[in-house]
Amino acid sequence: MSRILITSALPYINGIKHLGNLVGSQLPSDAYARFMRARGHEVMFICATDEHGTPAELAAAKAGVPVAEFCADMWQVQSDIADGFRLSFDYFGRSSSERNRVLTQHLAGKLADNGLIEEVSEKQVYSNADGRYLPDRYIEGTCPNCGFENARGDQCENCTKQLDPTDLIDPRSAISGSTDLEVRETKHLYLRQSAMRDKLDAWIDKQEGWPILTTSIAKKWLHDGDGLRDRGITRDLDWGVPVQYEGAPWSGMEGKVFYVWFDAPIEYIAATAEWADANGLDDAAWESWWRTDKGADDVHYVQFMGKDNVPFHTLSFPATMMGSGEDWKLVDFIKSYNWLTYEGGKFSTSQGRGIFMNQALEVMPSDYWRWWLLSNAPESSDSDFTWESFQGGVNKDLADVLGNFVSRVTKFCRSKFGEVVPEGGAYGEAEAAVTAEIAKRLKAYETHMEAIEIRKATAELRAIWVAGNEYLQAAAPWSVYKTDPDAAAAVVRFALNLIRLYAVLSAPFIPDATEKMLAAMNVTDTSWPDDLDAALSALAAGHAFEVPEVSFAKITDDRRVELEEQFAGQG
Ligand code: B3M
Ligand code: ZN
Repeated sequence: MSRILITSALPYINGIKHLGNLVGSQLPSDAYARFMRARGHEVMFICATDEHGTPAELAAAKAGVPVAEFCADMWQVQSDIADGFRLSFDYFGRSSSERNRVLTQHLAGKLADNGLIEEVSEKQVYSNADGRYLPDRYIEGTCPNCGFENARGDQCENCTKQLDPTDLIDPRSAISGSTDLEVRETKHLYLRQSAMRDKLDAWIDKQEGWPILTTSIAKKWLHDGDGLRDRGITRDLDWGVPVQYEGAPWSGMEGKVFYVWFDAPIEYIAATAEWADANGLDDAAWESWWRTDKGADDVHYVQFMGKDNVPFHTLSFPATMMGSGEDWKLVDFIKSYNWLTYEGGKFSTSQGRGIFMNQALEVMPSDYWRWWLLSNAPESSDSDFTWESFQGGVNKDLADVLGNFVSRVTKFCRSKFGEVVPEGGAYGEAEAAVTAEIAKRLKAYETHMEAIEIRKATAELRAIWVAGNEYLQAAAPWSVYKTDPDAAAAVVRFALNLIRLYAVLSAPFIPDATEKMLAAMNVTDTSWPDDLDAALSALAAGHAFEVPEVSFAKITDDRRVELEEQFAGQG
């Protein structure tokens, strides 16, 4: 048994996320966590809300509530939605927690002790009308390069030129539109990442088997242009982890907070401490997952995220951990995802285009979303969600293949032998053949899941469902019964055991349906089928069960058209 630490990228607190965010980290990490638990490993599965930064402040201002209250409310909303999708986090924390404040300040202090923090005086734009400094992306103006009038202070979306706010012509606040801006001197802390470049480079080179997508992004940031640059890790904001604290190795940093990307990854650790606190455990309980000098040396740590988050997870977060000089557990494998598009275009919160996590659960059960998203996960390239493809996945894979198998077998058995596993003869060649086919597919399914190739794993699982259907069709117990009830009973007993097997194997993907299948089959032993023959005889003759209600209601064409219109957005 291994100890597997899994973290999913932390969703920003503001707004409800769309399906692209869900399939880009939280959902695949949940399938992986469930699979690893089913294989008997000890799993610590962590996520949290990412609550700091300007977006949270602006969203709270727009909602007309204090930012702390806004975040508390939105954490609950996101936590409830995560429950709705059966995301089985061991803890869903908050980056605004006391644990994260203390740990962030502690790590910043250690970086300073090791000479990796530099105080830099820099120019920032202050908006008198808004009474605050404006981060680069909250300053708009005319692009000096192409004349685009809504260029942002960090980049012009029109010609993609990287900009500084002071480059903009007629700059204005993106919050209030005010042009009453002034450039002020302000002091910030910089993390001297350039001093960590060689160490980071060597660490990345040591990583075996990382997906090309992950390694190539990391190497690009390490070596492109002037390579890994020192980065400001503080901001002139009110909401965040205070930079000035009792015992801080710097002064004059009142009114500043750490940059959201400095404290957010640290919340992976802090949320594990929050888990220990919530379970009345001492610090050793969480440190055994995160401190290699306190028991974490045997932990296998996997991170899940969208590809845009890779640089922070392969460079600045490891730089913080390594630079602290303390024995923190570093990630062993980073699984990054491409994008999910919607009907050939982009999801758009502002235009209401696409499906957001709360809406999805209102129109379809979570298993439908879980199955389609995981079997179409944007692993090697972007994936496109269309209602037609969704309808196909649900109606074919879930209803016609899995659901139909369960229904045909249990109803036929009830009609001839009652709701009890029949005795019948011994399994024969046909059962041996399908068992061999399933054994092959099961090995492939396990191999793909261990390599976190989720999409490929679902293809093997589906093939296991199909193998059972083809076996049943060929064995045709409804015909055999007329001349040899005993032989028919053997087929039914084998097929009922296939239902139990399917429930165990499918649980990481469609937990609600498999829970219903296990309950209907009256199963108590859900152990992983390391011995497939034994698994296919687990339900012995005489074992009582109930015919489950229809597992997967099909999506009609009319309903699909309704949904296409409902989520088309104004775009
Ligand atoms: N909040 C997600 C994003 O970029 C960002 C991830 C933080 S993980 C520490 O949308
Ligand atoms: Zn431009």
